[in-house]
Amino acid sequence: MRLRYSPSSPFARKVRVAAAVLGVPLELETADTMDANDTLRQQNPLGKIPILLRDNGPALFDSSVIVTYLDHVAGGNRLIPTETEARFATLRLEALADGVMDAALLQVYERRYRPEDKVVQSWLDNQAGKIARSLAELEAAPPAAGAPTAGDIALACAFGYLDFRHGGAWRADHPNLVAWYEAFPARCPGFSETAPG
Ligand SMILES: N[C@@H](CCC(=O)N[C@@H](CS)C(=O)NCC(=O)O)C(=O)O
Repeated sequence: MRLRYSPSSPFARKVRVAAAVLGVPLELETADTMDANDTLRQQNPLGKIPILLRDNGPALFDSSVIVTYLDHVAGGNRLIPTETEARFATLRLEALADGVMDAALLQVYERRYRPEDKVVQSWLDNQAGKIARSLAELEAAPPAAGAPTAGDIALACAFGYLDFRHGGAWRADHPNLVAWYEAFPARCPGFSETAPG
């Protein structure tokens, strides 16, 4: 299986880490989401990465679908528990972490793709609020430090992206999450190796 990705994409990192934890080999092929001639737009009409190309069957996206697929082909109940409460706690955490990544990415795009005088501060503030409220909830009750779940991997990738693109400002007010994050690489194969760059 082949993953269309970019080294800086936190969503693609989530998939790469999930594959490493599960021991599922993935070939990597970079994609340029801004290149109209890149075949990724045929593989995913949304023009977003990550995309999983399979030998049999259509390309899969988005990252949570791909992680669910990888967990399924690896036997299931590894990154996404089957027990009801544990399953939906994991999926909820993954959705929250994905939302943090979305908001952080939109802040980057606002500055990258708009002329400086057209940047809308209220839009940036709205995205910052999503991140702040999410991290406040998590700081009050950080995830358990067991075997990594899909939610844990997504959250760690969100923190990695906040460090990479937003200067790690989140760390100052979230000591419990920093402690959780600093301990994460030791219990998660593939996390350090996939640091954005
Ligand atoms: N919900 C999607 C989000 C993926 C996403 O936003 N990827 C970014 C790169 S990190 C992208 O492809 N951006 C290009 C675009 O939005 O056109 C997922 O979980 O895979």
